[in-house]
Amino acid sequence: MMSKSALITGVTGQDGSYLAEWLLTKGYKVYGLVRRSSTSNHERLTHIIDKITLIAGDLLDQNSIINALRQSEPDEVYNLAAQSFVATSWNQPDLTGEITALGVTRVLEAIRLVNPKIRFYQASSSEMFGASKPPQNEQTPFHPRSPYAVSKVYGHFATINYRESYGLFACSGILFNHESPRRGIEFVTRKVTNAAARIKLGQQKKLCMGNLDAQRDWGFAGDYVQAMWMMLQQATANDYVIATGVSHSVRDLLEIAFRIVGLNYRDYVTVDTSLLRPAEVDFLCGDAGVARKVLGWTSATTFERLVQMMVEEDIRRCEIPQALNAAAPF
Ligand code: NDP
Ligand code: GDR
Repeated sequence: MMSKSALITGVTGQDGSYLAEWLLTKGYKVYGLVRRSSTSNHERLTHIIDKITLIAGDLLDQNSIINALRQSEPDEVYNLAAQSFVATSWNQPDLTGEITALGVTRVLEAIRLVNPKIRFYQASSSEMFGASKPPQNEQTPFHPRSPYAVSKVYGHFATINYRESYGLFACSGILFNHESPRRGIEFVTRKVTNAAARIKLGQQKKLCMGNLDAQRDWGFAGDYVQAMWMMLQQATANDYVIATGVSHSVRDLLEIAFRIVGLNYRDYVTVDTSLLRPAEVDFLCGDAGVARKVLGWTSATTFERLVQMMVEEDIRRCEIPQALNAAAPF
């Protein structure tokens, strides 16, 4: 049997790197769409860079997406690219809409034009639920609380609309927060685990935080990318909530991360009101019952294990300076 091929947008991001790894284990030929940057940002791909093919392109540029589809001839497209940091979306709402909302339409249009048989995955988000009360599932109404979340709601319904209008096999995964040692440093989990490691090693003195009362349903990214793939292997396209069903506050996160390094977070953490968001999402806790039943997916990693994994990796990184150079991809 011929091996399948997949194109991942956002391949340089946290999820893109785990998904590329997972698809390689399944025998896929993996292509990644990479936008131009003045210095290389392929750190998360270094270990698999010779096993995947990178194609230059940008979600802001329709032609580049069409060309990427023609070049890669994929069976599946995973649209993970986004301006994904919620806090930035208030400062750059226009750009966030262009990439995170309209970018989805550009990929869907490219699929419709080049090959409507391509299966499509859209990275939807629990942020779409926003102010809706937990537990949140596929039936919960959306109440987005940031320009990012509003953009994700657009992308979500664009995906459903292309399924209904043109019969595309298009799925939305409504994923709750998922983290890993590869998480971007500005997101709260990595900010905390990195700070705990640095403070322990005497490289940092204090940690300024925003809202400590926010609660999130945090899982491990390595588990979550498997659900993306599972969605595209079904007989029919659908939308699924992916979550652990267990929530913790930012305060719990601080407590656990600092305990792992033998410290008390109260001795180091201050609240900086400039880090509070104009509108907050207070409490997310997902009900992934449908994914469990239909996909057979379960979350394999506990919150404590996840935080431990991240703290340990951050300690390792602080102790061994990383090499900065990577080979040019194209
Ligand atoms: P990251 O921020 O780590 O990665 C985002 C990716 O998008 C990067 O590869 C980035 O490239 C790329 N990108 C940004 N703008 C463009 C553009 N204009 N054209 C092409 N590529 C672009 O996000 P995650 O891996 O954490 O998340 C993956 C997806 O899942 C995102 O859509 C996110 O919104 C969504 N999501 C994430 C959740 C999570 O908890 N992680 C939960 C729910 C949804 P570059 O490296 O050049 O910046
Ligand atoms: P989130 O992730 O907004 O849920 O979006 P983030 O880690 O940025 O924030 C989680 C919660 O922590 C609170 N918080 C802080 N957050 C950051 N970044 N820095 C701080 O200092 C801080 N202090 C408190 C926030 O207010 C918030 O309540 C992530 C992204 O990956 C999205 O792309 C994705 O769609 C959702 O998860 C699901």
